[in-house]
Amino acid sequence: MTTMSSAKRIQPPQITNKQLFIDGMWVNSVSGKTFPTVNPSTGEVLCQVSEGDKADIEMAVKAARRAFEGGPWPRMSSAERGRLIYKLAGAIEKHAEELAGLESLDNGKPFKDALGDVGLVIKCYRYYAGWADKIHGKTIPIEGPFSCFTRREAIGVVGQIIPWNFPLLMQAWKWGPALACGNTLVLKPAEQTPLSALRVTQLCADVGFPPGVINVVPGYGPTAGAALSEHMDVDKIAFTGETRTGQIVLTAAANSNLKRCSLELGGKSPNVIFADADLDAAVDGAYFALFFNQGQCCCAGSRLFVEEKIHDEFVEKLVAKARKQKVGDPFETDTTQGPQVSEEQMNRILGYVEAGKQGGAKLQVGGGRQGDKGYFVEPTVFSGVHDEMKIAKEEIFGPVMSVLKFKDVDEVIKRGNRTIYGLAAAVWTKDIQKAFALANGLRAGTVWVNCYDVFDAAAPFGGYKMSGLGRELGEYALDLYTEVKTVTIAI
Ligand code: TXE
Repeated sequence: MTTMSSAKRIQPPQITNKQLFIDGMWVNSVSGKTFPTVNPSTGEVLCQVSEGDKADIEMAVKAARRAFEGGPWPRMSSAERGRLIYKLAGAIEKHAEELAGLESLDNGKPFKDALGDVGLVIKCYRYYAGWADKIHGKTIPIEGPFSCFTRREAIGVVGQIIPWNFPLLMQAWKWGPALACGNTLVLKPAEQTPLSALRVTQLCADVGFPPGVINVVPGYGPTAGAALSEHMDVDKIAFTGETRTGQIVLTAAANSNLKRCSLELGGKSPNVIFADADLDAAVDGAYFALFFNQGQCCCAGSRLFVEEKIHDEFVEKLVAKARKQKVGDPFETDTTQGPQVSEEQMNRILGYVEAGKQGGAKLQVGGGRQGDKGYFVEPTVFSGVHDEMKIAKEEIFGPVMSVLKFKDVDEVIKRGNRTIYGLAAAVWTKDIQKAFALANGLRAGTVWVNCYDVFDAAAPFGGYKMSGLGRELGEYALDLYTEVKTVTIAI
């Protein structure tokens, strides 16, 4: 952490919303309990937040059901619904700095990255606002004297459980399509990062979403989250988080009322660098692919395959880059890496570093905690990583890069696919044959070519294999939030 810099420090915002939001009102939890949310830069408690549990989920689901079945929401035209979502996007734009500040405070990400997230959030809501009045069925020429058409109808009450790595963005990915399709919802934000979701909830109330359409119940996973996923009157559950938790949520959905379930889970994404790639761009891209957001990305390029011929030079450049980072206070404008979200995550990551060393990988740089206050981990690079090592197989979710060597196209496709996951992948090359071979051959929901982490509200995102079920974003997300009804009329 440098002190001799010309960087400015942004002032963190005030925290205004700390309660549950049910049926258009801010309320305390039924139990009266609260839980602390911690500043990961300092380890200090930021504030106490009302802790929702089963009884609160019950009230929130009832409110969402009432709002789905009566009152202004079902009567609102789809165009009006769209206008309301546009208004929300406008309100978020107006409060962009405040929201980014809350995100940095609660999650630890550098303020400028948080502002980048807010930009994507605004685009996401605007994208789905545009969809609201364009979601329609088909007329189908069936046999006989009948007229047949389909309707795309809202599913009903939607439960949504989100993680802490991109709190505002995950909320937008869930709320944009759910609202555009006419559903009502109950959100459970991650217990580590409830603050920004609560602030956006107030903005929803300000722009005029009717009571009961949006309900937010902060709390823990095994209590509030489980109550939502096993609820008999929730029609759909959308979840983002760890693969193991996704399995619990899916089981709860199956064992209760067979609610629809979409899952966006973990990854161990291969990022493949061929010797013919633009090396400097590939080094920057590979660094960003792993270290962005303190390494806490489900699609992180966490298995970096580098072609043998350029391996040593490439690793050297990565190490030099890692040494140049400024790890520290997220509110200082020149900080490039903030703290991990929690002490638990930091310790988990340091455990993986230990496993890397024990497993025989070569620690090139980093490998330790930085400082003794807050949850900072040094940017860490391992080379000499083999497919069977723990650090090559499991999701680390931190600033720890594993470099693996490869020789040719077929080998790297085979090894790239040797994982339980299938969320993302990337290839860096100037050779179009290689680019296509990998884009087609890698079994992942997204493949980037000569780029990484390029997201757009219009482009679908989701996983093959144990990385998930369904696709968020784009037109595809509308399938997650609508039922198809076939209407057949005798002529
Ligand atoms: O995840 P959880 P955690 C991965 C990443 C990370 C690991 C653990 O590898 O190291 O998961 O993180 C709620 N029923 N990802 O423990 O538990 C929980 O309250 C219902 C990948 O934070 O999956 C939170 O709101 N809900 C990832 C949400 O699930 C439950 C993002 C996510 O927490 C629940 C985050 C239960 N029984 C972590 N238990 C990604 N894919 O982006 C917990 N939750």
